Amino acid sequence: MPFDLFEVDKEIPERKKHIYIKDSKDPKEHIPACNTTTVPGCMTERGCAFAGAKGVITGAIKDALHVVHSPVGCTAYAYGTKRYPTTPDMPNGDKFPIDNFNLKYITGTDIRESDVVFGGMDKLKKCILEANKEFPEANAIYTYATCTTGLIGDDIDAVSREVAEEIGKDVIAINAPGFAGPSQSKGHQVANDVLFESLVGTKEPPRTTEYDVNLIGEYNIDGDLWVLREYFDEMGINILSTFSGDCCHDEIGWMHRAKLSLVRCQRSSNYIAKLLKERYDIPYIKVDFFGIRYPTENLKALGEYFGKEEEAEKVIESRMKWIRPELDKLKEKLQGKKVWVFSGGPKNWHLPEPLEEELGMDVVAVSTMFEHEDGYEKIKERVGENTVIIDDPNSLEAEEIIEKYKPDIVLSGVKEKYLAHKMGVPCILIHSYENGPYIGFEGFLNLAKDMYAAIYNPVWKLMEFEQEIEEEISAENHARRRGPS
Ligand code: CFM
Repeated sequence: MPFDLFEVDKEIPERKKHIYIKDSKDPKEHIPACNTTTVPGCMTERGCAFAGAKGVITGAIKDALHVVHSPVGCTAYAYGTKRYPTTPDMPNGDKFPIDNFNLKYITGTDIRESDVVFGGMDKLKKCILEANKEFPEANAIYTYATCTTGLIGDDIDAVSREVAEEIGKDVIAINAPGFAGPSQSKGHQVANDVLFESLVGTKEPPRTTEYDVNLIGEYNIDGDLWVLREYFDEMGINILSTFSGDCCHDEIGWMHRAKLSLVRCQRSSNYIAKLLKERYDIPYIKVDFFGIRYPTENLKALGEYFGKEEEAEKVIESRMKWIRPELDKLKEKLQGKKVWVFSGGPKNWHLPEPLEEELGMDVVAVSTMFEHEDGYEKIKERVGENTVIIDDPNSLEAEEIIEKYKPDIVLSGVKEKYLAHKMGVPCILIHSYENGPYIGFEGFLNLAKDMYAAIYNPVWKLMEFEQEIEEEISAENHARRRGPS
């Protein structure tokens, strides 16, 4: 069977089934084991369910205030961790008074030992009221259970309901304590379900058109949403609600008024798209806007759906006429370079084909933190023979990937970036990006430019120099240890 046990995993043989080497002769069903609890003994790179809910879904909303019911650590780590900027523009034409409010503030209950013993619900109530007083401009408050408060069984739903009545605002309780699932992926699901059940259908949009869509699973990482919005505007398609990049709280409440849902991130937000289909009969299509071919195909499909084929062609042509020559220049520099792609999940199937088709790169390794089977099936379809596909790699495996597969560049998150740098390998961030946006035609060009700048940075030449010094030092140490001969 095409599974591999890494050297560093000799003591944890359970890891073997998570490391699969693409083998075209292999029957279709073989993919790495996934979406299970991390094997004990592994230093996982994953986040927790609470991180999935707050860090991914709700943290992007521009006018909501968050109250984390936790010891101070969970609150502090939920602050400003993700690059999803917002505009102050509200759908009714108003401006939200605080710029990038979602990136600037977090509040929490600072749970202590006595609260664990006697319960922290009173403290939570007090904290929500204080937070609301401090930020009266916030249009809604979201409260979160975390491991500690989930374990002691504090009823955050009851407290949130009570306060909502008192202050006359939506107070939404999100019950995704860290232990709710094996990774952040569970938190995505909980947040989808809660937001759907408590909000969708409760608000009406200021205006509607025949071309209203929900753009689901687009979090505006480093401005991704704004690229897509330009395309849609030019085509005459109106984004009625985004879930949840640069969106306001009320937008979620009127998602039921859209004509179609587009599912961009197909890991974190399938759930709400399916619920909208089930309860409101809003069809959804899955879309991919990374690279060149995928946005081309998907904009055309969208054009066809709304009878706006010509508009779609115009968007594509106007970009490609200046992007293609630039990409071709970069291709000369990037051709043949080996890549390891490591993201949460979907970016691992969005990126390999574009990197190979458009830039002639060679994707040698792909790994995800929390992808499920459907995502691994797509990854398997889109990578070449012998590419290693790893589920939830631990830190030591990450080093072994670099040693064994010798990538020229790593595309990953910040946890792996400095590990790669220490090993002398360039790395750029594909979670939060370097000089994004990375989506769409312009975004793919940005990604190519960033890869070029990282690989050809003269600093790597100094690494060789450093290596020489290290060799000298270790030779000296060795001689010293052996003593005078
Ligand atoms: Fe969706 Fe995302 Fe991703 Fe994700 Fe994430 Fe992300 Fe990601 Mo980092 S929502 S699953 S939980 S596309 S933060 S913007 S990059 S791991 S592949």
